[in-house]
Amino acid sequence: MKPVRALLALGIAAAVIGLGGCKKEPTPAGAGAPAAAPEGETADQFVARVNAEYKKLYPEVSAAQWLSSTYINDDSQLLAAKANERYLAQLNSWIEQARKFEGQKMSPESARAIHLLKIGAAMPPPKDPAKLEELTRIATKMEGMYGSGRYCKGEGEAQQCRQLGELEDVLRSSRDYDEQLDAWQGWHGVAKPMRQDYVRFVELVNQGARDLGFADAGEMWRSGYDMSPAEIAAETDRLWGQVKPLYEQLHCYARTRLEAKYGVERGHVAGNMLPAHLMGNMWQQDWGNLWDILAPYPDAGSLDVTGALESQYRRSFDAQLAKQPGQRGPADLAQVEQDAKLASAKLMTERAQDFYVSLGMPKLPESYWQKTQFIKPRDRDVVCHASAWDMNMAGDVRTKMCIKPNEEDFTTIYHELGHVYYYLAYNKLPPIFQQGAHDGFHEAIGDTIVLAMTPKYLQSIGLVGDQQQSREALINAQMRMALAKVSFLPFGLMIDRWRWGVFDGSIKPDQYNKAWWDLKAKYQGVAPATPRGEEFFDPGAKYHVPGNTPYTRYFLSHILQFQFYKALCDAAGHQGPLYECSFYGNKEAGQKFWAMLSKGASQPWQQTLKELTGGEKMDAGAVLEYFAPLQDWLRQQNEGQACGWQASAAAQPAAPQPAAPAQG
Ligand code: X8Z
Ligand code: ZN
Repeated sequence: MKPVRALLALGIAAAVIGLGGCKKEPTPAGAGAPAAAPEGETADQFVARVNAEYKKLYPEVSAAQWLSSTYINDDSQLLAAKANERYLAQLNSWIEQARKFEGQKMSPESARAIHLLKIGAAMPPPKDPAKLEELTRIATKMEGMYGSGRYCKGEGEAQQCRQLGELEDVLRSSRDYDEQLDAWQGWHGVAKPMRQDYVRFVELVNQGARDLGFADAGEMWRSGYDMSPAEIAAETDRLWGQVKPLYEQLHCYARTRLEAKYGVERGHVAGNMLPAHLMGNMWQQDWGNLWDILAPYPDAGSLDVTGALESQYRRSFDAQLAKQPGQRGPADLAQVEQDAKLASAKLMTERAQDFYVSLGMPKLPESYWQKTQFIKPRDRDVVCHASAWDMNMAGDVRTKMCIKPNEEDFTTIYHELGHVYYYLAYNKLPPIFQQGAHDGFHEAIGDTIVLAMTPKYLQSIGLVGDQQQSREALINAQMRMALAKVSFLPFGLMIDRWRWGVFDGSIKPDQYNKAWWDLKAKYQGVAPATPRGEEFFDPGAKYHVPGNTPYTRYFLSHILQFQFYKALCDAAGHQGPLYECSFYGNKEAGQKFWAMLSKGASQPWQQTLKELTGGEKMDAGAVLEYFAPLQDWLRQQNEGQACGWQASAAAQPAAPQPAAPAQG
């Protein structure tokens, strides 16, 4: 399964049900038709049977999905689509069977399990078998298109093609305006052919959602939060309201710096918005790559983690080269390079594992190291988008990444291991409860650890040099974190604002792209430098749209992770400002974290949150507490600036010209 929830819609990782974190949905169903319910079965017996059947089916679905994501071709896609189809048919059958227990007495655990079963599928399955078959086929195809997408330039022998990773390298490193625009436009072109498939996909998942009693698939997604769909939508508005002033300050500062770098004309687009191709990231969701432009005090000590990882990689390359002296052709050199990449990726992963182990969590099983995809293979297409997998709910956990030696990938490994440790902690629960407390919890585990990667921690593992104790150094450290975390917040919100509208029909297919850019403008204050009309399908250029991974989870995670961090800092006895805390090596914090992970989805998330933090509400207070020094500093920097942006000024494609009136 992929990173999204598993089948049932629960969460990301685990199983088919839609469990946990970063995974996709497995598809249960054993061989043949779904089994019928035995006579006289009680609700509790029914739930026990579903759990057992689910656990049995799950490994087959995971295996098919793993193969189709790590070896994209027609055959693997066919098998993955079929496995998913069988699973979803089985899920429909369980849900159907559950109806006869409606209104009957049963244990609270069984009632919760049946509820989770009903809301668990991120891709609600239509009852009509032909539609279900079509849905799983389209879903698998879109993900394959994303994974194998290439932007090609030139003709014949001179043709050069680049995949997402290479185009991201351009945005990360080049500061040439046109080169970045070319890479950005090139990748977004890849999504054009997905548009028709996506339109049909929406019809089919909506059919599935209606078959299950929901108004549309968006309402079903919003039903997974132990509160009503309307309440969770209002919660996201409330949380965004808390952090928006901080984002606006960061936006203002970034625009000023971009204008200084690229000139006033090119440093923003109409309405004082940030140009989409200049933010160092394909989707403008993380601005950390713009450190060279945005560092507050470049002379106040280096936090160049990417530089350190690159040197580590070069050392690994030299060491591999030294192992094979003598004449080498290009093929040998390519192999040496690949070996060095793998060695460096494993080193980065061991580093991440070490943090979890320092908290008292177990080492990853040997099979993790054998079966994980650490780097991009040379001989085939794979889905590079990072994910964490629970293959069998019994210890076969893996991650799938195309790791490069840079800071973003380094922190992403910590993120993915958060999912993996969640799987390991809740594997002893009944399968239906093997999900995050809600999906935002699953996304927040690894990121909580990332917050504890303070400059001191980075220094202790040799990735940055001695750190100054100065106001300037503090602002640098805060800016580093804000470029990853604060810049993300409006992005985390807008993706599902778009999808909720698409699913409920308020955004029609002939407005897909316009609505996308309207939301980017409204929430992020970001706009494309050139018009993006309906001939494009820019949402498809972001993995989670063709991959059908709900996205509100990441917004919630970016709030929750600060609450978790504060709670673990308290558990570790931290004194002093929140941003200084690292709980590396603290067993009390580790125990508290593990206790939370072990609960999975067995109780409402409010209870789980209370056990960890003392409170039952999601709240951005800890975000604001953490970034208080930076927010003050940004206010001073932005004084006298006209901050904010005018979303309505977004460049729209030229209206089609009316045909010239006929002469004569
Ligand atoms: O998709 C992911 C993870 C896998 S669950 C790599 N993330 C979101 C993204 O990349 O868009 C993590 C942060 C947001
Ligand atoms: Zn994740």
